[in-house]
Amino acid sequence: MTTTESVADEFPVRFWNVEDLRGLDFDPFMAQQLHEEPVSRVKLPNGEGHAWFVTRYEDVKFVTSDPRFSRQAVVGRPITRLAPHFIPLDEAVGFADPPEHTRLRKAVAKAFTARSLERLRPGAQRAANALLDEMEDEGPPADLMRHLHGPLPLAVISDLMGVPQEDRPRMAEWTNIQLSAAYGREASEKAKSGMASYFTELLRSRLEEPRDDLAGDLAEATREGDLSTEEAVAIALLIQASAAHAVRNNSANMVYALLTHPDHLARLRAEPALLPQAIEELLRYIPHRNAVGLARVATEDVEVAGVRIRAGEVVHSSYLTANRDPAVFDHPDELDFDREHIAHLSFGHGPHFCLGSMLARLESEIILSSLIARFPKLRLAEPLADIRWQRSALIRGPENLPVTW
Ligand code: FLV
Repeated sequence: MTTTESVADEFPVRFWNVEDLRGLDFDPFMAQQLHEEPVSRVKLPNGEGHAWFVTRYEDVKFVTSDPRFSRQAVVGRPITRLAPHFIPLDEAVGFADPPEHTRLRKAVAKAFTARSLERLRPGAQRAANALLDEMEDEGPPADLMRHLHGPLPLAVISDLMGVPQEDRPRMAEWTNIQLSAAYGREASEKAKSGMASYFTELLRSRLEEPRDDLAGDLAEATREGDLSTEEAVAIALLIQASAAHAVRNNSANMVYALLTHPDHLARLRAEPALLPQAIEELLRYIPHRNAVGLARVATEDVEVAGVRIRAGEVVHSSYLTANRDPAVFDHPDELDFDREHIAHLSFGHGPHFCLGSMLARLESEIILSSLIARFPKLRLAEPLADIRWQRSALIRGPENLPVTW
């Protein structure tokens, strides 16, 4: 048990200067904290003050599901963080606690059940086929980011949302600025408000002319009085940006992992039925992001792994370190397709568990199975040193993924 006087001595504030990492390298600071100081205090490059940083699997599950840790209490506080701005709008579901959180999610939950999403599969597969036809026509070498990982997730979420073709390049640009720490606060806030105006207009048009898409569902929820316009817009924005961006990067990281683990790739070619299991292990293994995202604030004193966290203090936790916790995963730093019970936390935990997890899995399955089936000799077209990795990114991924076949 700690007392206020001893906290500063026992938990010196570590400055976490988030470095750009290459490939799928695991952040050395995160690894060190997990193994040597599983609950610590950190200061990140933006915001003010410091925060607790919780790394172990069980502790991360506790912090992310116990109602004494609030997201709502983050709003309006200049919490220490990686990005210069906050990603979601203040009204967004990401900042809500139950019961408001439950109300906000309900409006869109139906579109993201496994059953609803299965209806998207044929269209998504056709889109992937068309993109790969084009890539094959152009011939090798080809950049998979340009041909597949960029356009496919953007097309899938835009179809679901109801964003028309001609607006998608704009969406991609706003999203990239919004989900990066590289452009500064002003540009990021501008991208956010541009996207918010866009969705305000889109939802208004759905009220006049209802359509069977997510924008239509959200507009209907505002008409019924279940959501305010600001809430509906904030949900649309978060879904559109996160879906396109997260899957673009994560699916590219999956392909990169396979191309740099040729035995694993060969095994998947020989045993296609292994794919869903392989995807779960890739989700566990891939460090999806730099540093940590949205924090929580303790609403009363709570003990985490024997450490007293006081009411009002800020807590960051990491799904990445949880996924490497040796108490839960044997040889956690190895990619192992035979691993059993891969209860990874890559989609989070608790009320904010990723709404799009089934959609992300579906898209990853289509991307990997299509590449495997169509390109039996797929390999990197350039030396590893020539692959560029995004800098100052929140979500990690390559800028280019040059392949040949
Ligand atoms: O990386 C972050 C992020 C990504 C995302 O796809 C959605 C988000 O709401 C966030 C976020 O809030 C904070 C991040 O650092």
